[in-house]
Amino acid sequence: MDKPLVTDIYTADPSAHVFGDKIYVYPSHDRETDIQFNDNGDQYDMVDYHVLSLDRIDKRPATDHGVGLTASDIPWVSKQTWAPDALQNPNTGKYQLYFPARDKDGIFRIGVATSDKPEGPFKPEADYIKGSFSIDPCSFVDEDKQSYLYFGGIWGGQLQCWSKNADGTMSFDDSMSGPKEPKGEGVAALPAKVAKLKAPELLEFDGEVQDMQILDPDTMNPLPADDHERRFFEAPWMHRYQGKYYFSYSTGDTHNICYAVGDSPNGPFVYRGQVLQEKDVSGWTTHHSFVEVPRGKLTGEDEVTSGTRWYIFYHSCDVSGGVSHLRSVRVSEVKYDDKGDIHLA
Ligand code: FUB
Repeated sequence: MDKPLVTDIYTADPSAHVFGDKIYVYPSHDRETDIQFNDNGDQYDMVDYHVLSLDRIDKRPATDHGVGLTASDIPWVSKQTWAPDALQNPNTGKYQLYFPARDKDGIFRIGVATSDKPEGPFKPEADYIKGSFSIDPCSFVDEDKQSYLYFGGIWGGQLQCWSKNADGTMSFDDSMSGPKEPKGEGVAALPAKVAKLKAPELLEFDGEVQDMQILDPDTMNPLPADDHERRFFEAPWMHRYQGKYYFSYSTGDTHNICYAVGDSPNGPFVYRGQVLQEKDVSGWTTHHSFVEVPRGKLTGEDEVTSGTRWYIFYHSCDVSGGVSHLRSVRVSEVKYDDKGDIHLA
């Protein structure tokens, strides 16, 4: 296993991107707490975001740019600033950080904050994105410059609490909070969500929130809710490889990072396989991002000037001795085989 990016603070849920001549990593910032472990994730009691960067993939420690955004500066947030992601707005050139947190009613929503620089500091909008809910935003800019926000997480992330009304609006049912999810024969798993972001500012959704369907390759039906080794739990991530859209995610209680492949950014996606399994990480949660890096100084190959390498950023709890809410970000190289399947290198 590769060395952690930093060891003086705990970091988790890494979203990695190449911006300019550096790899920037947007993680959660874990901290010590007396809150007891529960299935709602109350022990993940984060209050700010640091931004990390690397000018070589193997540089340790990574540069810590310090606090880029603090919960106390965000008017609508009550607590728990969880897994963020960032994009460079293709229309304005600005950097935007998307992050989940509980609002003043204790409901997870997704907010956005903007900066002129990838490392921040980020200035938050006064309110959360209208129509947003649940956790784990992943922001993705497609080749045609259309931007998307993927999100969702069950149990502590409250995705199971939301249902669609006849008029298309969403309702929150607090009685579904806690470790509850659909189950039983013939019942489909809860899908992650995706919404277009409205150009040019990318501060609000453009149109309806849609389901991210993951189909079983044998039946071409949605993955069953009882299939905990493969069903979506949290940590959605989107990347493109050779014209295909790769949707990856965590299976939560079975601790896998799985992926499914489709022909469009909102699917449907056909389940393909696992990249990380329980044996590869310590701690309850698993959360990742994939990033394509141009070969050269960034990949530690000064003499090479063409081609790219792919990496998976993820977290593990070995630095804290396996404490699930004190995690450390790592990176490993991945390779694609001839069929486009992903493997640890
Ligand atoms: O960091 C808090 C939560 O743990 C994230 O939102 C989930 O993806 C899991 O990693």
